[in-house]
Order: sequence, then C-alpha cells, then structure tokens
Amino acid sequence: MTAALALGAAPSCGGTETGNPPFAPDMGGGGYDPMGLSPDPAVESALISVEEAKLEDCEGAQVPLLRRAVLDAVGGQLRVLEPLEVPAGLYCAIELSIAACEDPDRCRTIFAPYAVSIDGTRRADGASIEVRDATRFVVRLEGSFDVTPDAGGLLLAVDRTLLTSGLSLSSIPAVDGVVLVDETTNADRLPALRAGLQSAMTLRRDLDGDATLDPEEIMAAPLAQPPE
Ligand SMILES: [Ca+2]
Repeated sequence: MTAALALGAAPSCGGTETGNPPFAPDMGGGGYDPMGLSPDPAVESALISVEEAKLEDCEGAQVPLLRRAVLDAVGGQLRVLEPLEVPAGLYCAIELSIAACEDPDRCRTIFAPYAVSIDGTRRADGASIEVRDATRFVVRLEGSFDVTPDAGGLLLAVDRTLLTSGLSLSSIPAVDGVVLVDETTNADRLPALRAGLQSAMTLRRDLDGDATLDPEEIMAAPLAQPPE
C-alpha cells in the first residue's frame, strides 16, 4: 500500500492536480512542409476527420478531450464541434479516432464524409489525385506534456510530405486524368495512407496562442510523436 502510494506520487507520473477544476484546453492545428521539401503530389486539400480524441495519463487512464473535429492540413485550421473538459495535469499520450462524421444531425456544420480526404496534383503528368478513406482507424502519439490552463494550447500538426509518401501514387495509371484511391479503386493503397497519417502527425505547443501552426512551433520539439 505504501509502495503503491509512493509510486503514484513519483514526479514522472504526476497525474492530475487535485483541487483544480477541469477545463477545456485551447486546440488548434495545421499542416506544414519541412523546409526545402515539397510533396509530390502537390497537396491542395487534406481533411482529416477526428471522431474523438483522448488524452492518456502516465498510468494509462484515458480521458476524452474532444469529439467531432476536422483538421484542415492545407487551410491550417482545426474545427472542433464538441470540446470537452479534462483534469489539468501531466499526460503521456493522445489517441485520435479518425472516422467519417456520419450523423447528419450532429455533423451538419462540418463537411466530413470521409475519415481522410486528400486532393492533389501529380507533378509528373498533372493528373488529379483523389484519395478517400472511409474506414475508421486510430492515430496514437506519445510524449510527456502538461495540459494546464497556464501551459498553452495544443496543436495537431501534419507533415504533408509524409501523408501520401507510401502510396506509390506515381505507379497508378490515371483514368481520364484522375488517379483515384478509395474503397473500390486501388483500395490496396489505403493501409499505406493510414500508416502515412500516423507517421505524419505530431502534437505541438501553441506558443503564441493563435490556434494555428506557426514556423517556430514546427521548429520546437513536439510534445508527442508517433511511437518508435
Ligand atoms: Ca500558433
């Protein structure tokens, strides 16, 4: 009993600060291209629909952070329909359930019929790229980060050069000028899309509190990143 209490009080697993009321953290997001790199295909639209995000404390307990959000990795915006309150404290992971928002009553203000929807242009021949994934999957990011009213907001960041890098889009013949990847066409490429999104995402600190991803926030070390 004593040992368990001592473990629970260890600084690396501080958990929640008792006595502080739960609060809804400020959330934002966006996409970026690492310096000197440009994605091929050129990404013109990338919408990622987050059905639910959960924070995980350093003992593995999860608390819901938000529901029904859309991350626009080109427009540089995270729209959250349902922000939730969480206990202030130290957290060690964030899990995102990526899924289409299908309930018209609850999702009418966001257009997100797919879990992931990417439009772009293939540089070699100018073919239009359309990637549509309707299957639910989970993205997990791990790190050690404070979520408190004073620590600053959280940003979901997407490296756009990694989004489609595993799909081998250059090897798919265009049909009427379009390269389509969805549940019925070139569906064997969709697992690589899900792996690509997992590798492309990080959790960042919103240093200036404007809910958008700024260059200095990309230069700073991420709060949480894909597990090794
Ligand atoms: Ca910012």
